[in-house]
Amino acid sequence: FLPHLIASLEQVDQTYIMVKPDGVQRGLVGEIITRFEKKGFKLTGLKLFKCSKDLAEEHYKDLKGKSFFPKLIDYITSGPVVCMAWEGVGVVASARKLIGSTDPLQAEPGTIRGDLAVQTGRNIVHGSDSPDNGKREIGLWFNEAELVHWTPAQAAWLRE
Ligand code: IDP
Ligand code: MG
Repeated sequence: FLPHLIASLEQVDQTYIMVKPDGVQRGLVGEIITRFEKKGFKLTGLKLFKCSKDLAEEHYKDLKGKSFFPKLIDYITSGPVVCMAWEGVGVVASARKLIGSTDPLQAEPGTIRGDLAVQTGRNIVHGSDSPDNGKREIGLWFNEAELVHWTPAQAAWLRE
């Protein structure tokens, strides 16, 4: 009873993960999804999408003053992206670790960017940086009807 109660108090977070246009063009969609799938997080939303300039600017609004902002918006809107919502205890921080540093040359081998990319401006994948931003970004990129609430068959084998 007590362990169950403690487990139920653990915060289940959501993160927004996106394969950027270079990841799609380079045929890395499956490879990137596989990293999160194998780790044991739960996929709750998934779509191929071509985003508008307005959406890209809203998503990256905190970077609006940066010199690279116009190029970043051109990059993100340059082709299809794959939008994903993932859920789990600690998923936001864990996904950031799986993704690796913003600059792929600084990213550790074994991370997505460390293994598969070479430049900050072509770093193939996005991951939310906080639970609040995870919720905000999922709300930005998905309609509620596109999100699926389900219990994976493996759930009992991933968490005691
Ligand atoms: P993050 O994606 O690792 O969270 P942020 O600092 O939030 O990194 O920047 C968002 C995105 O903006 C980066 O993933 C990258 O695509 C782009 N970006 C960040 N810094 C630079 C830069 O110095 N030059 C070009 N693009 C950049
Ligand atoms: Mg960021």
